[in-house]
Amino acid sequence: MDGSSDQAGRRREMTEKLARNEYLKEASRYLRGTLAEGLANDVTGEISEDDQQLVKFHGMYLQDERDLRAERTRKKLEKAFSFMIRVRIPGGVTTPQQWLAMDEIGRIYANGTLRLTTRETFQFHGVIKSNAKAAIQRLDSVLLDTIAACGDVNRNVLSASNPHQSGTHQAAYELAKNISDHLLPRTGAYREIWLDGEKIAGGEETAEVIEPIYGHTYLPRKFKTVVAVPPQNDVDIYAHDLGFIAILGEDGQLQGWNVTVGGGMGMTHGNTETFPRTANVLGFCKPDDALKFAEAVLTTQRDWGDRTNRAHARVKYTVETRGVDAWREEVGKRAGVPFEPARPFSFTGTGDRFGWTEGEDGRSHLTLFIQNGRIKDVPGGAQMMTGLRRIAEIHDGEFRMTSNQNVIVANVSPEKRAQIEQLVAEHGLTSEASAIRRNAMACVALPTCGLALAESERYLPSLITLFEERLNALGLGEEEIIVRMTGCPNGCARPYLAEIGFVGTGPGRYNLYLGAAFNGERLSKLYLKDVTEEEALEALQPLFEDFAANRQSGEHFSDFVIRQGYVAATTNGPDFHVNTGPQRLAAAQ
Ligand code: SRM
Ligand code: SF4
Repeated sequence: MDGSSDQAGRRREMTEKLARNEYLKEASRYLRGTLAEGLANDVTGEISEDDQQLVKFHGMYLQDERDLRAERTRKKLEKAFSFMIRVRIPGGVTTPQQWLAMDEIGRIYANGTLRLTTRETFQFHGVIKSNAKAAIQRLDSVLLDTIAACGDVNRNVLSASNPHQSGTHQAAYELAKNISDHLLPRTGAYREIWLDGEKIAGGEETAEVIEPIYGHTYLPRKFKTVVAVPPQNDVDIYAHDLGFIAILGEDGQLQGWNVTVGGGMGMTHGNTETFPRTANVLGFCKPDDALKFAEAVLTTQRDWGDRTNRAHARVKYTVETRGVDAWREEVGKRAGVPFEPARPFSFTGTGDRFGWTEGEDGRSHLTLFIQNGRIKDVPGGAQMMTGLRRIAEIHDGEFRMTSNQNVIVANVSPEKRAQIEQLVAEHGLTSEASAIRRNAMACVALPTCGLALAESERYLPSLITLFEERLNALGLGEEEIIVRMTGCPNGCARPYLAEIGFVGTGPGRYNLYLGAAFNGERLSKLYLKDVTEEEALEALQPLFEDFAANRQSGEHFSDFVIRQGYVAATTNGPDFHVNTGPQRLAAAQ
């Protein structure tokens, strides 16, 4: 793969006005900055602003407890700083021993909870600076790391999480793991800073030696990869920069992968230049070529991506500006193999299957419902942390995190099944929830997320209760309707791919989106702006009533609201912002 002319182009580009982070990355000595010094400084819980950007590449964000801000300002105290630490777990698969380490870190170094994310991994919140190194070292002791869990690099790679069809799912997992390993930054900075590894003298090596794939300025922006196994689209493939869709032959054997590019969720309120976008299928590749294609997509974005404007720097915007055909050709050229035409596939849904499923080898799998991914012991309620720890102590299979913030106790041997069932019951763990609740997701938002405009994780459960009451009254209690909420428009719970999406605009207020496809293929449309809880419930009630009375057999809520003309069917790209609002009302006026 010869990227030398592009590399030269990039160097030329560096003389133009680039985004601030580009200079920062360039001067960081391969992600070192002054992180080591900042960590050693015990006068403050903070680190410098530049290091706050660099530490993301090491899988961490500096945050502060927002619930305490006002009080601490009043008392003239520094903000209550701590780190959020995100683990890199390709395919979301961990051993019981790794689970126990995670549980220990959560209890000893973090805020006593574990947070399963929408990208099949764990986050710890509330890790103060003096505990950060110990937490990373404990992860290292069970062969886990946080490298590239955040930052302008290829992040944790997801794979279809249900181990039910074990052959293809195993291939998907292996591809996810191989891509994650292959596209990992190679700098020694992580080992040096967090694990007291040997300092590399540096100086004489060139970027081509130290970071052969990324170069010294890494990518223009974050880059996300997933691997899906139809008919389940549990990884929400259309929301990601790069995706692989398993294509099976008539004999059920894996023939290869369709490759997708250009999905993403993030946007900014009021800025129509930013928009969520669903990925395009570029073509088909053989199993042995998948890694080449992954690298080719990444380096295309490395060289073509917009380094002058971070709000325009994701793959989705590069696909919009260059076009799908140019991407197909360039990626094929870089991979050294042209794409074959995409092969047919279809997805049925994005959700998880809850409860027990039987494997092909006598082992079974238990998917547990974890509301919004938060694992904790609730005083007087469910003891989820303890229950899962006790399961990990006896389990001889593995744990699999799902992209829907749930966990599968996977590959349970027949001898352990009864014991695990008992631990689940004893600790208030469950696979049961109403149809709407088990299909709901919320991002973290307050109190830790610095970008949150409104509540999400702490609020969605009570809103779902109100939905349950209304749907039950209409006989729709068993209806699978996907509801997702985020505290801001960045889209961390992929709300624009929900049948009903709430996106925070300010305290207690949300934009309401409707109409995204149940199987994740189509985005939603803005229906109402800035609504309160009461306004949202009032607006949705007639739609639910109409749905109960007039839906066609098997029709999903989102397809119904489009068919009935409540919202326009979406189109991709910048057109996301066109024809928004209650279409039926507009047509009647
Ligand atoms: Fe996210 C930023 C949480 C999945 C789009 N996301 C953040 C930060 C780090 C806030 C910040 O920058 O200061 C949030 C930390 C909150 C906290 O206190 O923990 C945060 N994102 C999350 C998680 C934990 C949400 C969850 O409840 O599970 C998810 C962690 C995933 C992981 O394990 O890696 C998470 N974020 C996503 C997704 C969903 C996905 O990837 O499938 C998206 C939409 C897809 C996409 O990337 O387009 C997403 N997060 C963003 C964005 C907008 C990016 C953009 O292109 O505009 C930001 C803000 C940014 O990058 O500037 C962001
Ligand atoms: Fe924070 Fe916004 Fe992401 Fe929610 S969607 S976690 S509020 S950045």
